[in-house]
Amino acid sequence: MRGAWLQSVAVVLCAAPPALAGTLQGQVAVLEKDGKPAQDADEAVVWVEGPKLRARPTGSTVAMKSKAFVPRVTVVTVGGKVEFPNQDAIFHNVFSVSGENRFDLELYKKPKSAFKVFEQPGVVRIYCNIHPQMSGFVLVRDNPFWARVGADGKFSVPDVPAGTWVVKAWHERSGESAQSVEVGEAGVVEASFTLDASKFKRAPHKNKFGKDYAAGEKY
Ligand SMILES: [Cu+2]
Repeated sequence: MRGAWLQSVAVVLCAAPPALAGTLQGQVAVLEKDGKPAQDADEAVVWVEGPKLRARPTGSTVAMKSKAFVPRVTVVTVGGKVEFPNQDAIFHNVFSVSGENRFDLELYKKPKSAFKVFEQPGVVRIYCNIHPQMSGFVLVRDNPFWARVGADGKFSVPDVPAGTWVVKAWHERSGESAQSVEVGEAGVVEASFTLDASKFKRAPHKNKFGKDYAAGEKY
């Protein structure tokens, strides 16, 4: 009995995308002041909230390179591991204080690497405790229905289960925008977003101890 039960759980967890599924596609515009399109609009991410499909965790790699996180925005699914190799010959200390995804990988330099497994869905801000100018994002999703936006602003999320779902588009400088979308049992449904980045102001952030970075710090 127990074996059969385990087997059925395994089937559910590893199920192929449901047969009744559609493709969500559309366009994301990220607008600066005066309605100019943002240069980094391809750092926008679109995801579908609601469908419960456990996927094998997908991880990623974010290098610390030339005092920056590369890529600046990465997306993983729950349980996904992100490697943070330091490719600089100087120390970095990646950390986050974003809720339950908070972590601190302490100091290391090239060629060392360390990793974090992200267990909670959400937007995780990452910083370096040495260099206040280093910042990035790990978006953790609880299903595989997400997409990066292309340089042309287009995105496509295949195999979304049929149903009415909330679709969100996110960019660092606009925050999230949401809309409800009804995905059919086949075919394509369109959703487009305009994200307003015009009011964004870059504010200083605290270090991992919740303190200001030392003034006049050499980096
Ligand atoms: Cu650093």
